[in-house]
Amino acid sequence: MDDAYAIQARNLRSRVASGESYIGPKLGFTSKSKMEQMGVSDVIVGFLTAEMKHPADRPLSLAGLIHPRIEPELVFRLGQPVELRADDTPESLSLRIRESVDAVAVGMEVIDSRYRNFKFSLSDVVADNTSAAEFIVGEWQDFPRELRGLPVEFLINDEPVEGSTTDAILGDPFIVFDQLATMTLRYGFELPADAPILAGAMTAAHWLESGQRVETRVEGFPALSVTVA
Ligand code: OOG
Ligand code: MG
Repeated sequence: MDDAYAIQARNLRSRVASGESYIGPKLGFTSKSKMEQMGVSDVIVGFLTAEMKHPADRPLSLAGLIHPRIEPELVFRLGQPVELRADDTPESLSLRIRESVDAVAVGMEVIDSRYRNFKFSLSDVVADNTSAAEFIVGEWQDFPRELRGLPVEFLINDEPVEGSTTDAILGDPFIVFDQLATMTLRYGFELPADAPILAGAMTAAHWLESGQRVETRVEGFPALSVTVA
């Protein structure tokens, strides 16, 4: 796993060297539905670059993707940077991350994998930047706010294909801060101001196909939808 995160960091450095900019981390496998779909059982972290952010009002292009899937997420935003301190514990760091979050939104992540049919081990997928390809963020809402137990609907072409609640994320989306703190202490992810933090999919992912309209509804949030070119 250490090698896998070192490979991921090296791939980030080479993308930055070719002009992309790191903006924040993403978590994966924070829900049972994703763990079961992919046959793994541990939370993983990957990186997001500014170039991976896709505006919801533009059709998604499948060009350059291999065999993409899409999944519904929550996204937190850091209002201020979080710097690691020498005496940080997972508890102290988790608290500072949580206190630095100033907004939350519904999101969707487009995942894609260099491994055929997404068949990988946990270290394979970490080295492949946790299948991160693109992501979409809905309208930011004030944070803190209650995030437990909110119904979630994931629709393709206006048909509900998955249903869930926000508790799919680790039983309570706030536990994301604990997981991110633990992983940051271990692997040194950076947490700059305005960082989006993808909390992990709340349902299984679905294949993305041209012409689709994909929508995520989370109670209490504006719906988020995107079309596929
Ligand atoms: C890995 C990415 C997992 C999530 O939200 O659980 C992930 C994959 O499923 O290929 O992003
Ligand atoms: Mg995801």
